[in-house]
Amino acid sequence: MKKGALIGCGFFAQNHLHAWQELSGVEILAVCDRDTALIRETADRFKIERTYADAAELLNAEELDFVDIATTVQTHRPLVELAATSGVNIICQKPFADTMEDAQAMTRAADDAGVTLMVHENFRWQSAIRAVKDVLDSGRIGDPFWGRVSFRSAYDVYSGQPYLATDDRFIIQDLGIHILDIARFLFGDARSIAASSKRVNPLIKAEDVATMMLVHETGVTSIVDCSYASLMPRENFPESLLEVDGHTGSLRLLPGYQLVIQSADGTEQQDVSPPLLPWAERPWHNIQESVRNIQEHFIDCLNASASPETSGLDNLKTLELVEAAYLSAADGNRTIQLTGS
Ligand code: NAD
Ligand code: 89Y
Repeated sequence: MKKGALIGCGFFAQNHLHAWQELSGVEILAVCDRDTALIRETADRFKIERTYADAAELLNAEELDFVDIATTVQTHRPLVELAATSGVNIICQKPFADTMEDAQAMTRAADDAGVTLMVHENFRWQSAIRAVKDVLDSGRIGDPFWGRVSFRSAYDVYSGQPYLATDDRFIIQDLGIHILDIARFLFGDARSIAASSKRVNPLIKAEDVATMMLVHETGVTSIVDCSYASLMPRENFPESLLEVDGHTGSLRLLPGYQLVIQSADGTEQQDVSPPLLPWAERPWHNIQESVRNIQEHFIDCLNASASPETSGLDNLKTLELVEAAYLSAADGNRTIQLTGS
């Protein structure tokens, strides 16, 4: 039985707790949040006995295999460093860091302490995305040469996550980070990126639209586009739509989780809808299922002493894309060569 504690009991952490309760071989012993009313409410809802307002106190008092950090980005570095020096394994929510320097410091801290560090980069764990990856790996459409990963919506994300409207950075760092990670997952690491971004909604501070072009080491060129300013006849939140063209066929992941595969054998359509977990709510069920899947993956990795897919080290490459996208957009859409840090 792996014993864990959750730090940060806000909007999204409720999904983490539901998922932990559903998984076998893991138990959440304690929860921690600076907000004492919220911590009480969360502990009662999930019947967790021990609560802490301070993460250092939690780590001193509890015998843990891991901590699950579900705070916003500003507190990730101090909390990850604290957990690493306490010798516990770590999951940290995305965005992992505000700067590459912070991200590198966290991966170093985990490495020095010999603990596993996974970034909660869950979108690649959505069942529809995994289904597409399986088709690509099967060779049914041949080697991909072009792709598009697209997330366009007008869903009100600001009421649940008010900081999205006031932070200095928005869609690339908050949502684009997932979409860029999906592009890496499907097409491999990127060699270069060029980006343009825009703020359409006058009521928010930062960009709510971004369009990026990546050239991947595999030779695939991909378009990664995101918008929270696109009012359309069908609201697709939170679906990532995909287009992939390969040497002998193509695939499209269409709204409503419909996967259409065109190969030399003809056209096939599959429904790759995510299951509606007992605690999940539409339209978030797609994201909620991926939370369950990535947390299960983390426990599997601890049990097998294996490195998670989205380890801290792996996530540096996704973060480098985020940083390069901001740089490109601020500098006339200049193409940025990536170092693969
Ligand atoms: P939130 O503000 O609702 O919750 C954060 C909580 O952390 C707050 O309750 C706050 O009091 C607590 N906190 C902050 N610093 C703390 C500290 N040092 N010790 C203890 N508690 C502390 O934020 P949220 O909307 O739940 O987002 C949290 C993270 O989850 C963000 O990084 C966000 O980007 C991410 N998120 C991820 C997904 C996903 O699909 N992966 C979806 C939504 C949000
Ligand atoms: O914070 C974001 C995320 O990670 O997934 C969707 C979201 O909640 C709003 O963009």
